[in-house]
Amino acid sequence: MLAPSKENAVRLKEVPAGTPPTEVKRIIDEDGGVIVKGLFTAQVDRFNTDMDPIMSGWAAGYDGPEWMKEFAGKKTKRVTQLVKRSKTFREEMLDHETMLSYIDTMMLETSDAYWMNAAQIIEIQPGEKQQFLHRDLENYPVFRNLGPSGPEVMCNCLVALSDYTEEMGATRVIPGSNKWPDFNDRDRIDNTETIAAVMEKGDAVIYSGKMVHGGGANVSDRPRRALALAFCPGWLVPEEAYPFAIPLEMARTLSKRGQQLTGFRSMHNQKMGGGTLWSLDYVELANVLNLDD
Ligand SMILES: O=C(O)CCC(=O)C(=O)O
Ligand SMILES: [Fe+2]
Repeated sequence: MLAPSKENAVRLKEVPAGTPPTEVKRIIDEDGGVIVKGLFTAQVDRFNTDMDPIMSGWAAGYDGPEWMKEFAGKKTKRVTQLVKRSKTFREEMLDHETMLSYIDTMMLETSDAYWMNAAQIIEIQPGEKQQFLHRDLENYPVFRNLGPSGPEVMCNCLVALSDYTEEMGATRVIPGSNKWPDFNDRDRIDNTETIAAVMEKGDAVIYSGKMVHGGGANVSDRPRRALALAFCPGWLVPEEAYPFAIPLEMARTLSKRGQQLTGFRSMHNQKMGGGTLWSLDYVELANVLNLDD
């Protein structure tokens, strides 16, 4: 494994929650990501309280092919289905207005509506090694060939749910790698260029799927807990199959935006001249499900 570069003084830019979306997008276009201070400060403690009993009983590691075991981390706990598992998440985080105003700037470029691609707690246990450096757009490998000029097919809002120091495994990022000319550039990715996205609990790093990053090594004696909220345009398949996880009666209680993000409303692509996706009998899914009655 490559050693992290402790001496690197460069940091991601930080802005306060409430900074206009255009300014947040400007920094993401430039650097690949930005730290939004205090974005979820009001929710993190209650969210952690909802999730603590589940987290403490959860096994680290992933049950699947070896490369996925490596990617997911053998000493990392990953827990999903958060809409179902946390009232705080369901009612206050899924459709967090300020967060979504920043995500809109990326996801609405090529779609009228978008998915929450995944919502996952990532808890890196002490002794975990650094994650393989990657771009999240690699979930959809064909876009790697389009490089920096391709559409934004995945972006992420990664929230610190615990202290988030370099020693605890703060996410490592390479600012500017969103603009490197060739995304098939495995040989160029050099760990010494990474910096740690050090945050306080409640801060979030919002980043483009084009920026190289990975979970840090945890050389401390405390777990590092993050919430990764990923998004993808309505015309791509998300990672989590929400409609199979969220009972319809629970979906009825979500906000319209929450329903849209989890696939209980159709996905439109009118603004670019595309059609309506994720419907039945050509009817908007929300009408089929009688969500607006
Ligand atoms: O845990 C982290 O800091 C980042 C995780 C990540 O990038 C991923 O799983 O795609
Ligand atoms: Fe990632």
